[in-house]
Amino acid sequence: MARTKAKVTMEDLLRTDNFDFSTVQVMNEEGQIVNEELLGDITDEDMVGFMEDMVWARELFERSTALNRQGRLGFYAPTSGQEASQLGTVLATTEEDFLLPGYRDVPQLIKHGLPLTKAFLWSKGHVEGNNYPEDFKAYPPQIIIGAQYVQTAGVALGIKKNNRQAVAMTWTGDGGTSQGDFYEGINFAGAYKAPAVFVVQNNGWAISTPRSKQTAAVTLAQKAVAAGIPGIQVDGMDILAVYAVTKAAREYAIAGNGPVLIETLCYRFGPHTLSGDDPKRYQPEGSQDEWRAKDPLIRMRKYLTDKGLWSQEKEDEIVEKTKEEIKAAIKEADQVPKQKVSEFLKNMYETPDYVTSEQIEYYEAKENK
Ligand SMILES: Cc1ncc(C[n+]2csc(CCOP(=O)(O)OP(=O)(O)O)c2C)c(N)n1
Ligand SMILES: [Mg+2]
Repeated sequence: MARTKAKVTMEDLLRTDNFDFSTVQVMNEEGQIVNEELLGDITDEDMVGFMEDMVWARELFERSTALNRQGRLGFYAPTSGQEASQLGTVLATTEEDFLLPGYRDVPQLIKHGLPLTKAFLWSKGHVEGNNYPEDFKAYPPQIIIGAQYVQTAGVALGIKKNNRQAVAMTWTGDGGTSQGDFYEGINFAGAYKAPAVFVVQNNGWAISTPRSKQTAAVTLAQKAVAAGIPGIQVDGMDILAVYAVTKAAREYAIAGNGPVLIETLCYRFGPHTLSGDDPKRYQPEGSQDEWRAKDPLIRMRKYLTDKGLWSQEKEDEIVEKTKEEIKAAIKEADQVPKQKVSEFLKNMYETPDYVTSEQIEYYEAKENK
């Protein structure tokens, strides 16, 4: 599957007339580095950090699933299998970059600085979960498929007009690339050379619709051609490839060259959300096992363990620390006063219209009884 030719350079990948969309890989499934050139200046220390973050994200998924089943969280879209894709992209950003995530992209927000308590409140549908500090550069997760792509073009143009050294980064899924908003977003940003990094996390499924039925396009990365921007397909289970390509894309965008589209080939282990779908009813038998063999944690664990930089003990320590962090955050979220209908309505507009004002009054009277 993966392009491992040593000759592939970042320069080639970032050309708008590069029409080779084969998969870029840096570390293979066996934990071997297969493209030293693309590895660039990523150090062993960086890799230990990547592994720590992936272990953290996997544990966050495990605990969030359990909390959801206990009725302590609300909406939750599993992230297991997408750690390399999610973290490899966000770790290539700085706090100056503006993030526009989708509903599955909560780990990226937390890595960007969103307190875990806020993420849990968002999951519970609490208004406070959407209330971000003024200087926190991100929007809450978007549920409308593809909508964040149009907003990203706008945010990126704003960044450019303000001469800031930053990008707007967004994520959608394979299904999201069929939406009109997807094309409008990449086209607009391309036309204005706006500094955006558009990520498509191709996990093979849009709920129960397989990638093969989503589009006749051979890759999703090639959709960039129509917008005149570089499109790169990476092994989304290889955090080194995802990180290296995203970092280069970010620099390319900041240098004034315009946006980049990155397709990360990954998989979601488990259901679409915890609201009730059963992958066994729509995924071919064995597909989960096939992808579990490509698990981003397995290959990084092997590489680092072989180098004497990782151990089970170290991993257990991170898991424990994460559990404690989650315990404290959910406790804090539980202590936030329950969502009131009036507060929800007040959050809709800066100045409520006539009908909303009437509703606010009605619910406040009821709540104060
Ligand atoms: C505009 C719009 N249409 C339909 C939906 C319902 N819906 C929610 S998730 C989803 C599938 C999205 O799949 P994909 O883009 O591949 O992302 P993934 O969930 O796999 O991360 C759909 C159709 C929606 N939220 N918004
Ligand atoms: Mg998908």
